[in-house]
Amino acid sequence: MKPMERTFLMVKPDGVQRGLIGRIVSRLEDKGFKLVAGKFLQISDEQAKRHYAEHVGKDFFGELVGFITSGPVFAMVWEGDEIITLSRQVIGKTKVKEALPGTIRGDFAAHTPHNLIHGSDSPESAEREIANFFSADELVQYEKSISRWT
Ligand code: RTP
Ligand code: MG
Repeated sequence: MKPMERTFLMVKPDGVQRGLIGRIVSRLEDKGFKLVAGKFLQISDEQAKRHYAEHVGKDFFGELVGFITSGPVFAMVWEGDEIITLSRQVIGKTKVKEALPGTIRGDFAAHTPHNLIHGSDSPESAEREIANFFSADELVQYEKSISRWT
């Protein structure tokens, strides 16, 4: 049997400051994804640069690192069939003008770089991002019984 796909999702500092952790997590639970790990933390400059490694050299890189380290974040690992694609659908498009109502960004975000939540974009990114925030023993293994029917 194919192992369940995992992704790294993170409520960014704007989501934390606006008190949206609970509502964002609810949307992920509503969809039926399985929570594997969660951590509330202030991330370091080094950790932020590793997290955004694919954006090194872009003109907004400094701004990105500054934003993600500007306050605490809520980092999570979630599991589910095709979760990388499906969670990005739940999150919505990067640019707020393109993020449709019904998505997290479409319903709650009004400024493009401040789009509330990060989601891995590929299995390779997910693996790297998870390892940047969690050790293997922090990923909880358990049976989510309702997953038989979702
Ligand atoms: P994320 O990585 O945060 O889940 O977002 P994403 O895949 O939808 O977008 P990505 O291209 O990976 O960009 C990462 C984050 O950088 C900020 N951004 N700023 N100033 C700009 O033109 C610009 N473009 C992207 C956003 O915060 C985006 O989420
Ligand atoms: Mg991205």
